[in-house]
Amino acid sequence: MDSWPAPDVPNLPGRAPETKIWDTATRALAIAAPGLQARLYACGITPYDATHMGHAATYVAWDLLIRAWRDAGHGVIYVQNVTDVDEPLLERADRDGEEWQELAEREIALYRSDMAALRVLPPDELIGAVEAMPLIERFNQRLADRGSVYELDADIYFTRFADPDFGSVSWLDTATMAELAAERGGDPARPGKKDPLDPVLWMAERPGEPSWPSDFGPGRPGWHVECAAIATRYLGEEFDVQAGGRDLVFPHHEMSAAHARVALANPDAFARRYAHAGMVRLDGEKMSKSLGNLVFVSTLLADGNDPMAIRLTLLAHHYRQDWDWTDEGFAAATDRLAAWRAAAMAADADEAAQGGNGAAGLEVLEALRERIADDLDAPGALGVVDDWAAVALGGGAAGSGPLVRAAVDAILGIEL
Ligand code: 5CA
Ligand code: ZN
Repeated sequence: MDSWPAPDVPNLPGRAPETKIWDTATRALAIAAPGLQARLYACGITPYDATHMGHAATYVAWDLLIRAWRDAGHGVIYVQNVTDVDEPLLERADRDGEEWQELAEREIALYRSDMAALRVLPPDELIGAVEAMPLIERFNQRLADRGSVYELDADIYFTRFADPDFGSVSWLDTATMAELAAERGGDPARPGKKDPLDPVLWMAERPGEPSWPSDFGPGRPGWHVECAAIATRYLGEEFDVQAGGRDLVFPHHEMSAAHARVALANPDAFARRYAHAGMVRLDGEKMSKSLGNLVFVSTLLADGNDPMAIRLTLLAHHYRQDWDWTDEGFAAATDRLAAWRAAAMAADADEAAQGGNGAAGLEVLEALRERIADDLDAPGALGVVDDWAAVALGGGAAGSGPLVRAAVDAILGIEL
């Protein structure tokens, strides 16, 4: 499906160092992409409600990674899915007496405009589950050919024991896995399963629900196989980073990786690294569509707020932290943006005329690159710009304005 328009990314002098990110699977910092071409798969939205600050924070985090990769000289291939058919979407459409396709289409359009407003770089491929049905079907057939599926009342399950490396993303014990699976779309208590953790691969058609033909009979795909099939089709069997919020570590990323290793008969298939963002909360509770405690990007934009102030609010927190969205945080970011803009105007002045310090721009550039290469340390990067702004507002960084504007734009996605 269509992505959204790309913001300009200014060219910068020199080159960024290699970015390290925290890898959930190995619990260590690691070079995010060792090769020339960097490949990223970020799990996309389930479009049954508008983009909230939790979504925005995770997509801005991966946006920093892509910008850092480009700044380090990598080519980037970025793929994202849209879960445009799934339980919560069908339930919401049913509740509101709306066609599920209409609901999905409207929310996807809103998501695109929110991402564009926040200057998030678009994926090269934005792939909906519905349009990916033929490739999901082929992927499922490969799993069936490997003898790793079984039927239960016409539903098809994946046997997790087919993958000797199952568990190598989350490293959780079985009891915790079962608990999380039950919370996050799984059915560990369903009688008749070979193992409680086995995820559904293909759900037989339910009355009143959409279905697609397949060799298993009419139905629709399970959630995890959607991402396994799309990621490996558009990025190749092995790619650099699988990214998502921390609520996706188990079962989603664990299961997608297991599906891919078994379907492709390749123990190295799927992501080399797993990046997970912390949860954005409201009043101490995870912001979630199911709880309804949401702050929407589109609402703040409709109220006339500056999208760059929203982006700066998100960047004030390290992506791996859990944090609360607050009015105070948003007001502080709005002030910070105004201060940076005033500083850039002051620093646009000609260095020779002011007796200033144009080299301050290069120092800011190098310090920003260094902070972001260190596990996307956005709060540290904002501190670098704050320090420069204080000097610039005092007239001490004349001539550095153009380079700092370009660096803040290209690296942080903030247009001053
Ligand atoms: N469609 C699936 C992924 S294949 C899905 O999880 N969709 S979602 O709409 O629920 O979430 C989209 C992305 O936002 C996921 O990476 C999810 O982990 C992240 N996310 C959801 N809620 C929050 C939150 N409160 N804070 C941070 N990230 C969140
Ligand atoms: Zn996913």
